[in-house]
Amino acid sequence: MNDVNEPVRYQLLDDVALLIVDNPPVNALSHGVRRGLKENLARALADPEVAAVVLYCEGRTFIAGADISEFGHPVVEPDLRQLLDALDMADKPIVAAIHGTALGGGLETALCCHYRVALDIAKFGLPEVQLGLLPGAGGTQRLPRIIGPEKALVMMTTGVPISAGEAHKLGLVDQLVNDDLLSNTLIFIREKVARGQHHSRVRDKQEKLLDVAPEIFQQARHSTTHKMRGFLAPEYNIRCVEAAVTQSFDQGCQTEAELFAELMAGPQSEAQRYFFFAERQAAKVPNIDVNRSKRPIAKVGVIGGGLMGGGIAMNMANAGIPVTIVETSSEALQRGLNTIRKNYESTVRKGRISDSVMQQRYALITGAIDLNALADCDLIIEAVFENMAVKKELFARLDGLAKAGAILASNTSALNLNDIAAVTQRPESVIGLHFFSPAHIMKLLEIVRCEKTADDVIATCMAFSKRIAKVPVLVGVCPGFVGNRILAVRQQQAARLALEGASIEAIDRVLYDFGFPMGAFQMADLAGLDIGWDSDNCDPSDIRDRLCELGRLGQKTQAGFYDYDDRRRPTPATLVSEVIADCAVLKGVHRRDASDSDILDRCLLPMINEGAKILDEGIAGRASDIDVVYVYGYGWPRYRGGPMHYANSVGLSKVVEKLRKLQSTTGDIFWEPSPFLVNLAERGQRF
Ligand code: T1G
Repeated sequence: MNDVNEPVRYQLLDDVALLIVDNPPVNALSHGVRRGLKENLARALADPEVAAVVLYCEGRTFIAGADISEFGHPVVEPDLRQLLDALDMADKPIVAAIHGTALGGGLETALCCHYRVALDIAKFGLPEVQLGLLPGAGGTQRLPRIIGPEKALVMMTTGVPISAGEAHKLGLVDQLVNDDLLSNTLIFIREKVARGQHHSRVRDKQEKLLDVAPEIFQQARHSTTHKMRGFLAPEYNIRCVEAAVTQSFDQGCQTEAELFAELMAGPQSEAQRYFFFAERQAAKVPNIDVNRSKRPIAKVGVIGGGLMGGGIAMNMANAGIPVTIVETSSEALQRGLNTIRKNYESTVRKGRISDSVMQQRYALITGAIDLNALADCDLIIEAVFENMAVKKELFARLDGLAKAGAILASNTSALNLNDIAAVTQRPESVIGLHFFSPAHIMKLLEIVRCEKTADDVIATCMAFSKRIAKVPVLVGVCPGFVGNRILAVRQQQAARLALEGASIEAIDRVLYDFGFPMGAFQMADLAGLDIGWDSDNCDPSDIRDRLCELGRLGQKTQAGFYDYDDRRRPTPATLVSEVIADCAVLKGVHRRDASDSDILDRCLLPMINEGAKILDEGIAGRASDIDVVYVYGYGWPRYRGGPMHYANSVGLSKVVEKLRKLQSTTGDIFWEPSPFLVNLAERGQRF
C-alpha cells in the first residue's frame, strides 16, 4: 500500500501501472524519488497483469531536474543513471505524461521512456549549462538521436527550453493534448499496446546522427564564445554532442560521464549552483512573508521621461500594466515617448517581439505634464534629476495628491531616502526602487528599505519585481546602497593604480580577463564621466574633473578615458595619459609597478572589504544578496559567484592577510580590513 508521504506512489488502473511522483515544489529527482521510481518500476515490470507503465507527476510540473541541493554531497544510490538504465531496459512500453517544465534530469527521464505525451503548454529543456554542468544522465546522447545534433547543440549550450509544440515538431513529443493529460495518456498507451507494435528505445535511433555536417560544431563554438566568454560548460556540452555523432551510445555515455564529473568537481559549477539558490534567497525577506497580503498595483505613474524614466515605464508596459509618464513640458514628454517608441521599434527589428506586441505595449503608455494625472496610481516612481531639494519638493507634492495607500518610490541611486520620506505624511509608504540603466534591459532592482517603510510595502515591491521580470534585492539606506557603494571603492582604486603608473588599458584588460564585460575605465565612459560632476568646483588634480573640463565625457562625446570611433570601439588617447601623469604630480603620487595580480587584488579586495562593512551595518541581509547585486547589476561573472562567494573561495584569512599587507606597504587606512571580516576569518568562518 502506498504511504501518502512517499514521494512516489503506485496505482494500478486495470492493465496500466501508474508511477506518480509527488515531490513538491518541482518534483526534483531527490534520492527518495529515484528510489521510489526504481522500486515501483520493478514492481510494474514483474506484474504479469501490467501491460504498460505511465510516469506522471503531481503538482505544477513534471520532473524539473535532479535535486540541485544534493550536488556536492556523496551520491546515495540509486543514482540517476541506475534509475534510467532500469527504464531503458524495460520490456514493457513506458510513456511519460508531461506538464509544466520537463527540465534536465526530468527530460532525460522522459527520454528513457518509449513515448512522451505532453500538454501543449509544457516546456522541454536541458538547462544544466546554466549550472555550469551538462546533462549527466544520457541526455547528451539521447537528445541528438531524437531532434538531431544541431537542435540539441542549441538547447544544451543555451539551456533555453522549447515549447511543447516545437518539441512535437522535432519528434521529442509523440502526442500533444490540451487538457486531461492523464486520461489522454492512458488512451494513447492502450492504443499502442493494442497494436502490439515494437516500442523503440531512443538510444537505438541512429538516423539523425548520419551525414552530420562537421561545421555545426564550430558554429556552436562560435556562437557561445562571445556570449558565454569564460564559461567552461558550453564547450563540454558541445564535446558530448560530438561524441554522440562519432562514438557508440555506450562510449558516448562514458565521455559524457567523464566531462560531467570534471565540471561537477570544478569551481565554476560550484559557483553557478550557489548562485542558483542565492538569487532565489534574495527574493525572501526574513520576518516578512512576501506572500502576505500586498497592496494592489493596477496602474503606475513615472515622473521623468528621460533615459531612466522611459526605461522604467517600458518595464510596466512590458508586463501589461498601464503607466503614465509625467514630464515638465510637452516637448520633454514627446522626446521621452519618441525614445520609447524607438526602443520598441529596435526590438521589433531584432525579431524579439512582433509589431502587434509593440503596439499593445505602447498603447499602455500615456503621457501628461500635470502631476495630478497620477492621482489614481497605485505606485508612483520618481526618476527625476538626482538632486535632494528637487526630490523633496516633488515628494511633498505627491503626498498631497496621491491616493490613499499609493506607494511612493524613488529611483535615486544614492540619496538618503529617509530624508525624502520625512517630507511626507506617509513615510510608511515610501520606498526606493533603484533600477539600473538601461532600465528596460537590466534585471537587477535594488529595493531600498527606509527606516519607516511598512512591511506590506516591502512585500508588495518584492512580489511586483517578479511581475516586471526583475531580480529584487532588499537593501538599506546608505550612500550608493549596495551596488554603487561597492563600485565606488573599485573605481577609486582603479584611478589610484592609474596615478601610480599602471595604464588604463592594462587595468581594464585585467578586469575583462577576470570576467567583467568591460573594465573600470570603459565602464566609466559608458556611464558618462559627468554623472554627479560639479563643474563649478573642479579639482585640477582629479582625473575625472580634468577630462570633463576638456569635454571628454565618455562614449557620448566619443572621448573620455578612451577615444571612440563611430562603432564605439575604444582606443587609448595620449592626451589622457598626459592628464593622468599631471594629476599624479599634483597629488604627489609616486610611481609604483603593479603586476596583473596586483591590479586584480587592488580592485577586488576593496569590493570584498566594503561588502563586509555593508553586512556589518545591516545594509544587506545576506552575503549572497550582495553577490546577486553584483552578478545582475555589474556583470560580475556568474561562474565566479559574486564578490562574497569569490572571497570565500580565496579564503577570508587570505583576504585579511592581503588587506593588511597593502595597508602596511601603502600606509593607507583605506586598506584597514573590516572588523566583521577579521572576526569571521579568525573563527575560520565564511561569509
Ligand atoms: N533542485 C532543487 N530545488 C529546485 C530545483 C532543482 N532542480 N528547481 C527548483 N528548485 C526549488 C527552488 O530553489 C525554489 O525553492 C523552488 O524550487 C521553486 O523554484 C543529472 C545534473 C523549474 C523553471 O536546472 O529552472 O538535472 O526557494 O523559484 O520560478 O542531467 O525552478 O521555494 O525554497 O525557480 O516557478 C536541471 C532548475 C538540474 C531546473 C520553476 N534543472 N529550476 O521556476 O520556481 S541539474 C534545472 C528551474 C540536472 C541531470 C542534471 C525553476 C523552474 P524555494 P523557482 P519557478
